[in-house]
Amino acid sequence: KTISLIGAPTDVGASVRGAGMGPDALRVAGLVEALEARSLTVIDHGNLHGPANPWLEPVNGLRHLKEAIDWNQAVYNAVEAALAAGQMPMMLGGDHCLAIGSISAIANHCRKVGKKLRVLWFDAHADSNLSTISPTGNIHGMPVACLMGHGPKELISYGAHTPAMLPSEIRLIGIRSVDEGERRFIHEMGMQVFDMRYIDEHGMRAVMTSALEGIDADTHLHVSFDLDCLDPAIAPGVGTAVLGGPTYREAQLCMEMIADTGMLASLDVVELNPALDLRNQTAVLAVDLIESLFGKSTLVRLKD
Ligand code: DIR
Ligand code: MN
Ligand code: MN
Ligand code: MN
Repeated sequence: KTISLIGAPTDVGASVRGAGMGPDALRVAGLVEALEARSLTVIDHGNLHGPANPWLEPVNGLRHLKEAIDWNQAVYNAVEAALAAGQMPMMLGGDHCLAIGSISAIANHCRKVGKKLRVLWFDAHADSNLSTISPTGNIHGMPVACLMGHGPKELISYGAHTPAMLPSEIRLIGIRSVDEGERRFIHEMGMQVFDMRYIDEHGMRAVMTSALEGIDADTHLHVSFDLDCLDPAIAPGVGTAVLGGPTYREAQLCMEMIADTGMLASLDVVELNPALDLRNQTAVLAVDLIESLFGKSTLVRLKD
């Protein structure tokens, strides 16, 4: 398997500065070497280029719309090219608004080759805001809504189909911060959300069994990993930390259960903010979890 690393160094979708340094912090933490140690071939395309962050206030409920459109177009093109070359795209953010471009390209590819799509969205937040209901105007709080066809025209129409994705194709995991308008949107859309209370009550193993249910050889499995999903005690290097996330062991179990399916086909690693990190520990943790996602395990396990 050949992995195509695509760095997208921007924080235009956020209002906390620093996520633009994420791709290089992951490289410094040994991402390429860790993947190669898993016997994967890695092509690091370096970092994409896009507009600088102008640091302006939201206009009509959207901060930096033009810049977000351009960055997502660059991500869309790079992810589409990787898929066309038969490679596995791994998009290194950057803030989570970039998943609009990444997942639009993946969904477009799935429609073209006739594959089913399953997206696992790991996040503290629901990322289901609209310009009309967002308390911040930050576009990194809106990618799920955009992918379902609710958002500014240019942000929802990268691929041949709008909406890019159906509510039935996504599972949100680790959620514990939902704005009032988002709550309504989630229920209207009927998305499956495994929030922290659900994880507390049922356990991570049951959650992942449900989230992975129905995945077969015809499924493209995409993981969109917002590092703020993790508990801030273990992952302080994020711009919008929320108490009460999955522990290290719970996160490892998620990754291992995904690896066991053998179906992971693309990945976003987003919202790493090196400016807020402690000695790059969140990047090192991300690399550790990615190793598990690609099949590293303590022992060879017999299937139970
Ligand atoms: C909040 C925070 N719901 C917003 N969202 C974040 O600004 O829309 N998403 N931080 O990652
Ligand atoms: Mn997010
Ligand atoms: Mn988040
Ligand atoms: Mn990860």
